[in-house]
Amino acid sequence: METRSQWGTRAGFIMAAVGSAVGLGNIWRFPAVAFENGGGAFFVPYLFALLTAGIPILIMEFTMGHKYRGSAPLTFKRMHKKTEWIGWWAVLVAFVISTYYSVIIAWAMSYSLFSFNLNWGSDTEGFLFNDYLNLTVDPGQTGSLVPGVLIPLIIVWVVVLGILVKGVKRGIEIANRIFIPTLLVIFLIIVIRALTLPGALQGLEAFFAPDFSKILSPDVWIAAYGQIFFSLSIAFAIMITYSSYLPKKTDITNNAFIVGFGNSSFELLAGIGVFSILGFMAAQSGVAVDEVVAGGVGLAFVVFPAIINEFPALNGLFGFLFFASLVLAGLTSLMSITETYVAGLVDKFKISRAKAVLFGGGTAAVISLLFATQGGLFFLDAADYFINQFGVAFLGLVEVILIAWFLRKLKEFQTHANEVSDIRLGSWWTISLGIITPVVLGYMMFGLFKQNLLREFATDTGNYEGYSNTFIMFGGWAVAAAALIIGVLLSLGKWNTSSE
Ligand code: MET
Repeated sequence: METRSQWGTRAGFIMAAVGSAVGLGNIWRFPAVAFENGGGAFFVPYLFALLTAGIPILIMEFTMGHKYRGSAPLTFKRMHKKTEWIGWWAVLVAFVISTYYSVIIAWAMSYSLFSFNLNWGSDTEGFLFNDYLNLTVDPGQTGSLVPGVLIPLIIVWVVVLGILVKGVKRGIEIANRIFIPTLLVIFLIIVIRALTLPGALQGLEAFFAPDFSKILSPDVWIAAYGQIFFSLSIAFAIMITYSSYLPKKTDITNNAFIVGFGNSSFELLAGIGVFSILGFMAAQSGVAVDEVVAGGVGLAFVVFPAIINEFPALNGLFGFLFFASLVLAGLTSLMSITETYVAGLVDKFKISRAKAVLFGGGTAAVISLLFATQGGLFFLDAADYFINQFGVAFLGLVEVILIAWFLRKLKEFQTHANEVSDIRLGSWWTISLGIITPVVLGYMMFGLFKQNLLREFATDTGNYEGYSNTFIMFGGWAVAAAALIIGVLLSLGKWNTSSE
């Protein structure tokens, strides 16, 4: 029985895959990561990871989805009856990410409204932590729900689940066809305005100035792989799920190149826009650019509002456009990540899409409330770090080693992709996945485990962000481990009949 949903058009699939890839990771994560890890010199490990892991894995996941036509668990089960657990593990990693990713979109939604009156005032940091997030508890405590986060969070889930209920073609595809071109236009307006601000050039110099002293440090390479995986939505079920809706006659390799380079171009554009604006800020306040840079949350929700205050004209409008672009980019990514477990539930339990959306999406929405509490930011920070390092990056390594070394599937996948694609895969692809990625990523993963475990058992203050051992244990390790353990348990359950 094969009544699987399908994309309506090739452009629809590409738009949806780009929509998944281009997200919060591109707009606020990439510029800060690149800057912290050597600026211009970061492009060496970044391009290396893109060309030897990012795009090759994207092609591999497109091939798997297209060949086995199933959600991640079904795809892995069809590939080999003993590997279904990896599919569920990936789905659960996606599930965890979706619970806090939705909350960041909710913040951006609030901030797009705050923009109009520049509600954040001059102390943007105080506004974020005290007034908006009401962060008055210690890490590990929840406090009460914060209404200012809760309300937009409900809207985020209603929009995303509403789109998913409508299905692949009539929901996800149409939404992406509207959101992605809109996002591109808004973003181009922002970047052009940014480039014409006084001080923009100094910002770009700071962004591109290579600091080659950092290039040999494993941390920088970890950051590059992590950024590529997260940004391309690979190694956590998304691209397998989306490509399982491709029609039989399609193109795999060309599509992967379009999505891969499209995503990186957007990332670069975001870097250029963000750093031009930071250069403007530095010039305004007479300091060096690196003094105004802050990572992640700080960049988008503290530094940007401060800069918007200084805009020569139309402050409110540019603030709105910036935060609206975060919302749009975030929503199309959240759709894709939620679809991973909706598809998994539909396949395994043979329930209707509506029920899967209600049950899967509903559970994620309820769990996301944890991050909408007063202590939510700490939970979010710990979950994000651990699930990315020991969920996404680790899972990517396990997936590649299993497929390339144990199941020896690369040749078969290469033939499959070549049969339908314009571009033929040659030794670049097999060497990247068979040798380079397992060796380089394996080496770096070993170092990462060592570093985190050592500091875990050394002193309290040596932990990630200086969090206590207990908090790191429950808020970090336990979350990453739960994705794997629950994934294995789900794979042990019986499939509802007729799914195979
Ligand atoms: N690719 C997305 C981003 O860059 C993340 C995965 S989907 C939630 O933000």
